[in-house]
Amino acid sequence: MTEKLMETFQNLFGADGDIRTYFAPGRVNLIGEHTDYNGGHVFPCALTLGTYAVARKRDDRVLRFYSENFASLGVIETSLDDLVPDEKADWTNYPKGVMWTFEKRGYKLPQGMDIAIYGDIPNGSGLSSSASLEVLTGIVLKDMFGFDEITMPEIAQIGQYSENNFNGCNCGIMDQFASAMGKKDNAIFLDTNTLEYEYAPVVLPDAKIVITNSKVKHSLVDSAYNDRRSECETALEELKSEMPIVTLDDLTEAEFEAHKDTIKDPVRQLRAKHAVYENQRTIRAVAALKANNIEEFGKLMNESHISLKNDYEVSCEEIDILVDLAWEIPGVIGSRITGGGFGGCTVSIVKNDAVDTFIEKVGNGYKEQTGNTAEFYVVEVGDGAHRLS
Ligand code: GAF
Repeated sequence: MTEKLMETFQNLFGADGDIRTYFAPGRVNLIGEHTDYNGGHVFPCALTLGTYAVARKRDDRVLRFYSENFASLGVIETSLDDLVPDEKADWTNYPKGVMWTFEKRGYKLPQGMDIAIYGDIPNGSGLSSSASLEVLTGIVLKDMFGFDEITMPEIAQIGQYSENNFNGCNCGIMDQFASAMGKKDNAIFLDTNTLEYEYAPVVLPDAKIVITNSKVKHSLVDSAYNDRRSECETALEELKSEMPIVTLDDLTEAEFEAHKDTIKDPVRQLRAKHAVYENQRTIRAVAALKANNIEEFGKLMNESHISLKNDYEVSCEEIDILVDLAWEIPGVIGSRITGGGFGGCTVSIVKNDAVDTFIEKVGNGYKEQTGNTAEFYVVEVGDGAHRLS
């Protein structure tokens, strides 16, 4: 992978100087969906799929970007003095946003760079290709310019800030954190309120994590996502008038039930309900996994899906078909939508001896019911972002 990208880099930008290579992974979230901007817990893991960079500093302030995934756009040239979003060169807005955030935080970038990118995360699949590109840019800048004081959690925060303020999506910290802090064979149990985290092994002796890509992405994803977030923020303000909470996920289910009528709008009440219950489910799911109770973990994954479908309304017909098909197969421990929603992927835990049947039955059923061809990835859990050479 990096050999081919290195060759492309050298053809485009020349072979001399200190050329370095880097990788940042995508992620799959096992449970804890739409909790990360509500101060709750999440449980994602880094994939071995991700985004690669080959980069070299320049002597001037010019930036030259090239992506193998957007090869038809060719080399896009700009400058550190012109870090503004550009619709025509959409993908470069992610690295540019991270550079802009570095400067805003006082990490002044002394020189421009040439950078070639390639990502193997399927496009629009909801497996965090944007977050991986942000984190990738963060580690390139940290390493190239010697910002040793910047920690990996701060790289994640920089990526999130940049996505919120440069790219216009009000995402939480989960995706960037998973890409920056992932650990081979482990998921990250992260409290998004305090950024305290612990790793929990997720490589199971008798089951696999299987991602199913619906290959559909419905439009208006970003605006629907931002709507959900602002509904939760309004619900929080309403609840705050009655109780001293800082985030929605400070609440237990019982506390929520006792005070829910403070939230005037019934739809908004359901959104807040999801945030509170999903957070508690995530805490319980991780405890179940640690106690080797994988059946309970799977049951909570299924409940998570039902809540995302009915209360949070971020699923869609295609994803529900995939989940319904999965639930029918013996050996499927749990299955749910993963990520922001409105298309993208499901994540399932499947007993080793049921994986082939799962792929066949879910694949065929999905084709019959939607006409679409699903893709399956039996997950390897990888490390967070790092320099390769
Ligand atoms: C997207 C966002 F980027 C995350 O921050 C998170 O909110 C997720 O949707 C839903 O859990 O991936």
